[in-house]
Amino acid sequence: MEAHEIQKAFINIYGQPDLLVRSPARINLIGEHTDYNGGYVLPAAINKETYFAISGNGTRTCNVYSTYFDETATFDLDNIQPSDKSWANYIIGAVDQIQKKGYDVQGFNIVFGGNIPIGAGLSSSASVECGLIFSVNELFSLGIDPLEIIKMGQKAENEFVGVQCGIMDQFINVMGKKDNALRLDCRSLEHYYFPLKLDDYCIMLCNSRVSHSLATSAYNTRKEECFRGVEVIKAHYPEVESLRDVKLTMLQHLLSELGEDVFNRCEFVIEENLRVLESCEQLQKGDLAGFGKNLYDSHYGLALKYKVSCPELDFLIGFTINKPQIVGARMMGGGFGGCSINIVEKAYKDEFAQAISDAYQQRFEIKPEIYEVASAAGTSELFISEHINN
Ligand code: GAF
Repeated sequence: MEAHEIQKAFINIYGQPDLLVRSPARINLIGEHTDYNGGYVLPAAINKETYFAISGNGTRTCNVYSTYFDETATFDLDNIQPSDKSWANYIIGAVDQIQKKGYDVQGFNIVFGGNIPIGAGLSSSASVECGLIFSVNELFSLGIDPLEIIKMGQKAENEFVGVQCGIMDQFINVMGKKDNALRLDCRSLEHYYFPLKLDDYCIMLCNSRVSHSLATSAYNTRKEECFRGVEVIKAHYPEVESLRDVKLTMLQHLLSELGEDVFNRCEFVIEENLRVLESCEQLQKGDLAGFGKNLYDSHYGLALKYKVSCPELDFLIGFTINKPQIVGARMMGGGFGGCSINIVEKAYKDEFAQAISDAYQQRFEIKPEIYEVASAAGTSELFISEHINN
């Protein structure tokens, strides 16, 4: 659904909204599972979005309708409880954070939905959390600054949804810039933008349309494994705060103490951080071949050392190998399903979409979805058209 359709759905239930907001999905070019390890990431907001139409209702009740799920949820601002509708918890959890920070939220009616594929690893969750906080902030002039929106969105996911995610998704949702990627240091939150110029190439996502059930529990386990690794390393190198401070040479002689699994997780994160830094230089120099190699290395690390890939994603990446029109590909996001990211020659994109779709369908009997995406601005207010009515 597009913005005007969300506005229309709102009008049908409540009349004209006071505010219309767009909140983007994200890609991550490289730097996976590095954010909660105090490392570097390289995401961009993209032109797939959730839209919110919202008005105050003068009560202490919030009425939420999601076109993504075609369901309504209602909750009381004075008695915040998790909902049995899991989608509603992204909204309720975000409101809970705003209230916990002492901001005076009033009752509202809201309709939200959009065109982000759900469960595809494009962070529809951060788009809902941060988009909701942005909307409520604007509607009631609460004065919450962008960094606070980011942190509240992350906390909503940690505390209400139960995923111990890092800060990447919420950060890029709020701070994204059209035509730019953003390099973020997830420890200091220092960041800089650079133009995402791929010349004759474009970014294509292949949505595997699988979302394996262990995604949340395995995500939290990976995080615990990395933190356990840091504790062991710290005993030898007290200056180490996170894996970002560890050199591969420091890790090497700790294999028996760490155990193979934790060693592999740590090694992947250390190597991935180095790949982000190198990739930024390569992209700035226009070295797409070098960048592409880093994408493949990232995928192999995620599959073999971090163990967050799955047969469907490995197939999608395997399909791209030795094709001169594709410079690089890898799984993207938390893993166990969702999308792969592919850097594909523009002239080959239609042929690529057809060929990979046919091959995947033949192998798994699932029709994948293929999207070309472009970078977009972070969450922002949209113009409300007075001409839309029911
Ligand atoms: C998910 C999380 F939400 C992010 O914080 C990040 O850890 C990512 O997985 C993996 O890089 O999107």
